[in-house]
Amino acid sequence: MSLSYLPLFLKGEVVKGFGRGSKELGCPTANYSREVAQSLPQDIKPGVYYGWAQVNSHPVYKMVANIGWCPFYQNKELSVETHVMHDFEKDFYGSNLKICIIGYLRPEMNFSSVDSLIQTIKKDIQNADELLEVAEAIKLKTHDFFTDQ
Ligand code: ADP
Ligand code: RBF
Ligand code: MG
Repeated sequence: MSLSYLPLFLKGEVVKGFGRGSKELGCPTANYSREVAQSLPQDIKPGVYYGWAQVNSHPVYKMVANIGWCPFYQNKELSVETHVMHDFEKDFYGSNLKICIIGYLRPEMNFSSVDSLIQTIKKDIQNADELLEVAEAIKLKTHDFFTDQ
């Protein structure tokens, strides 16, 4: 699907979320502040996206991001959370996170169990992994956005 606001470049500090990502889902998500969420294009489609992410001056890694209200948890505010597809040695709260959102994977959904949410996230990661291998996506990995520190 082609969305006019993509690719979308975002940057901001990593803040504390609800603490459910790693503990309940085995999938940590770096959360942005409310300000970043409020700066999104008005017509953004809530859902799961893929693209590139960079923590401080670390390398650029693949990512999946969830933008929305997490119907499974019924959050009150729109959140922007990024799972960086890399094993970090420690947490990076307070760091600067840059993301380049390239494409849309699917709408946010509700699930009848935590386990089906986890399985769906695993598939999202596999899909993102493949979609980020195409030349058009790889080109954005070296965009000035990531090299200008
Ligand atoms: P919170 O609810 O506070 O966002 P999570 O359980 O979602 O907590 O964990 C997110 C935190 O885990 C991030 O803010 C970051 O400091 C750390 N983290 C470690 N590895 C990753 C990763 N690969 N992707 C995203 N965050 C990670
Ligand atoms: N939450 C939902 O309620 N529905 C979803 O369909 C959903 N999909 C997600 C997909 C990915 C790739 C990620 C990283 C998160 C997703 N979440 C979804 C958000 C998840 O509920 C959230 O990360 C945790 O609640 C921790 O804040
Ligand atoms: Mg999180």
